[in-house]
Amino acid sequence: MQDVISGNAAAVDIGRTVFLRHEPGNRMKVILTAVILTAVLSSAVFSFEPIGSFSVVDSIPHDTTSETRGLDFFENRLYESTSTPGGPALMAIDPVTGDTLIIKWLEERLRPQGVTAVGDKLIQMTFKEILGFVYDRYSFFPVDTFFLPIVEGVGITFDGQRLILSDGTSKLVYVDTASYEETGQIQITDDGKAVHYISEIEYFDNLLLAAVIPSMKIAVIEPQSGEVLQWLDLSLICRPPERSFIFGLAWDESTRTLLVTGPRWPWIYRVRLTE
Ligand SMILES: [Ca+2]
Repeated sequence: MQDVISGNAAAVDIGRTVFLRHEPGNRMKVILTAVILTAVLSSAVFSFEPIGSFSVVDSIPHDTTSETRGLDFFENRLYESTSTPGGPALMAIDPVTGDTLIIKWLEERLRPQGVTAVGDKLIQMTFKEILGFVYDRYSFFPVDTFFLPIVEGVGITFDGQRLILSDGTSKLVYVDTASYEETGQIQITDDGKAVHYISEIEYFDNLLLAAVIPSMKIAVIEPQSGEVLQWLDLSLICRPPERSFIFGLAWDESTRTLLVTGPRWPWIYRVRLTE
């Protein structure tokens, strides 16, 4: 098992994967005053403990040149799928300092989108090319490639059994983790109306979270029915750059907080959801 290379070298290039080593540095940590907002609760019958409010409890520095298109958290690592001035990439990030630990560069023509961990693997998707890249999660060594069973690759998450894909419409597609073939679909609806432009998605606790562009809203979805249970509006607590939206949602089970960011955002916000 490989992990971050330590030693004095600033960067070690292994093929097209770069392992970076960082000095601890002065982390510009900002603890935001908790801003509690009461979310609007739908009238649906909840099958979970309702999220009544949320607050930003911490923020992690984020590279403002990174055009974030997907975020995941697993075993104390953040994984970001993005385009940077250096090219399209997959990155492993320290969730305390925000330092980039590993970068896997992709071909220049590709547009990276969502990323999710599945055990010891990472799966990264691309937009128009609808490719799914499978990597060893520790070394970023590529182990498989497949075509996504959707017309455009936008978001991806894992519910413990199946991959869930978004394609920018109101539809989510379930995909088998072995064959990568479609096993089902759900339509996301709010009070009977289709919710369009779903982008980044995240699964936890038998709930789906979905960012909807162009907005700063996150839909909380019951995964069996596809019905939106409530909306979280982050526009009053997150300050994204102009014309930038949420494109990174990652659930940290160890702290039971949600990590939220987007293209060129200076921070990854750590958000606590409360009853
Ligand atoms: Ca995610």
